[in-house]
Formats: sequence, C-alpha cells, structure tokens
Amino acid sequence: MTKQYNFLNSGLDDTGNWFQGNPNFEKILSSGPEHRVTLDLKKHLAAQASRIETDLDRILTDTTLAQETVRPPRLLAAMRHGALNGGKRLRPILVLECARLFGRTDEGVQQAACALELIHCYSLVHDDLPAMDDDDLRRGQPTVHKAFDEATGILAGDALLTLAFDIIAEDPVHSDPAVRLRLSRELSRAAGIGGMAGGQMLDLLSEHRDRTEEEIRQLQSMKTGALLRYACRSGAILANAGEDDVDRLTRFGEIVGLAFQLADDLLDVEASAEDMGKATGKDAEAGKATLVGLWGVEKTRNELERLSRDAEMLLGTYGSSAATLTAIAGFIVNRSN
Ligand code: GRG
Repeated sequence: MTKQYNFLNSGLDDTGNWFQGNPNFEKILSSGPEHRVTLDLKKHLAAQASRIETDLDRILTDTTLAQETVRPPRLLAAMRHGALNGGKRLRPILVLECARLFGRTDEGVQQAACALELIHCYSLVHDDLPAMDDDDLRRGQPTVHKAFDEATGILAGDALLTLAFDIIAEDPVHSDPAVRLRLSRELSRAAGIGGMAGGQMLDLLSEHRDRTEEEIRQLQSMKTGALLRYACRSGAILANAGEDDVDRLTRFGEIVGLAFQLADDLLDVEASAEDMGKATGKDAEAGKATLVGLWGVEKTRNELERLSRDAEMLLGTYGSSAATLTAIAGFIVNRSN
C-alpha cells in the first residue's frame, strides 16, 4: 500500500485538490485567461503524481531482475523509505507534461520520469546524511539514515541512483536505442560531476565564503537546476520533438530551475519547518551563499515574477496546449513548501 503523497501542505487532499486553500495559486487562477486552469487540471496533476507513486512502488519490489542475486530486505526498505514518502514529484511531472506537449503520453514516458525521480530521491537521501546537510527530517518523516542507519542510507542512495539507469535503458522508454542512449548520457551528465553532484561540491566549498552572483548562479544551476533542466529537455526528446523545440524546452527548464531555487531559498528564510516538512534556516546557519542573501527578499520576489513572465512568453509558442506547463511554472514560483 503506497502512502498518500502530499503535493502541498496547504492543498492536496484525497480527491487530489492540491491547489485548494493556496492563496498564491488562487491568484494565478484569477490572473487572466491564459492562467485560467480548471478543476480538471488539479485532478490531472494529482493523478500524474499518483501514477508516479504507483510506478515507483512497482519498481521498488523484492522481485529480482535478470543478473541480480537477491534484493536485501533492509536495503529495499530503506530505498522505499527514501522514494515513497510523499514528494511533490515535480521533476517527473515536468517530464510527463513536456512529452505531452509534443503528443507522447504512454507508459514509456512514465518510466523515464520515474528514472529521474529515483535520482532526485537518491540526492535527497545523501544530502540529508551527517557528512552533508545532517538533517533529521525529510518530507515530514525521519530521514533515511535516522530511520535506518548511516551506512544503509549511503547504500540506499547508491542503489536508487544505479536503478535509475537500469530503468531509463529499458525498451519501453523509446523504440530507438539511440534515443535511449542519448537520454541515459544526458541523465548522467545532469546528475554527475558537471551537474548536480558537482554543484553540491561547489555548494559545500562555498560555506562561510563570499561568492559572486555569477558563482552562486553557476553552482545553483548545477545543484538544483540540472535535474529540472533535464526533466523538461528529456520530455521533448522522448516525444521526438524537433531540435528547436528541445532547445526551447531546455530554456524553459533553466528558468524553472532558477525559479525553483530562488523560491527554495526564500522558503528557507521565511517558512516554518512544519510547512516544509524539513528544517529551515539551514542556509544562514551553514553560512551558505544564496542569491536571496545577496539580493534581499524584495529583489528576489521581483526576479521570480520576471522569471514567471519569461516562462509564460517562452511557452506562448504552443498556445493553450502549454496551459498546464505554464501553471506548473506559476506553482513553482509561488510554492509554499
Ligand atoms: C547529494 C549529490 C548530492 C546532491 C544533493 C538535492 C540536493 C543536491 C541538495 C538538497 C538541498 C536542497 C534543499 C536543495 C534545494 C532544492 C531541492 C532539491 C529541494 C528539494 O526538492 P523538492 O522540493 O522535494 O522537489 P520533494 O520532497 O517534493 O521531492
């Protein structure tokens, strides 16, 4: 039995009404015809998150695959704790929505989306470890190393990461093996030394040191931005979009990545641990260089508004077909957890 995901503390209920009660989203809803998303959209996005949760539940079983020996129950339980614990599923939803924009909606896209979410979950499990952020709470629950132990947390992250590359290589992801190879390589680059892991290294090195705006932008585009960029780009690739469209969706992913990080930094300053399901105020405590620290809250909010408009303009090319994606960008800018 999978746990009910919690898309927004202020919103998702059993019927999937995840915008309910969020004043920021109500503002988006009423701000103009281009943002006039319907109840159907709420249900649609909740259904996407639910499908991801169900697929992850299916992927993380004790059934061994060819060439595997056994799946140790304790390691599997730790992986499930790290992956099936109520994430917003933003990255896989972006994969699904970007692929949908170009007409692809089948199970193979779903599988590619799950591969990305496994990598995101691994990064959270490792980020929470004592050697990194040393957090006790994630998504409102004990972190994996707290619920199990440190060694198991490290192994659970390792196994989630490697499983992602198994999943993305499978036939249903794309009929053309060359496309699967491209996705696998791009996923590796988004997650690895020149992407998320490299960004995490730069972030650790930036603690208690002054950093220029350029340096902060670079490390954040790697640490947080790379997976979000890949999410949007891979959706277009999965759906055989032309290279111009892949480039446009890549740019959209970059905007979303920066907006996500700015919103996260603001929440770290302003939100409560209860709202976030994790400790807040961590950046200042660790002496981390952030754009909010450099700019202050007001300039950051203005920048978020600008990014939201940029995202909307970029997607304007696709007319109403991009309404869901535009709304997701709005949600990321205005999110409350
Ligand atoms: C350990 C290689 C390695 C990388 C860690 C994920 C990460 C890189 C750092 C986490 C620190 C942090 C809070 C970054 C801000 C952006 C972020 C990844 C927030 C969590 O993502 P959400 O809000 O989480 O999408 P959910 O729980 O909804 O999946």
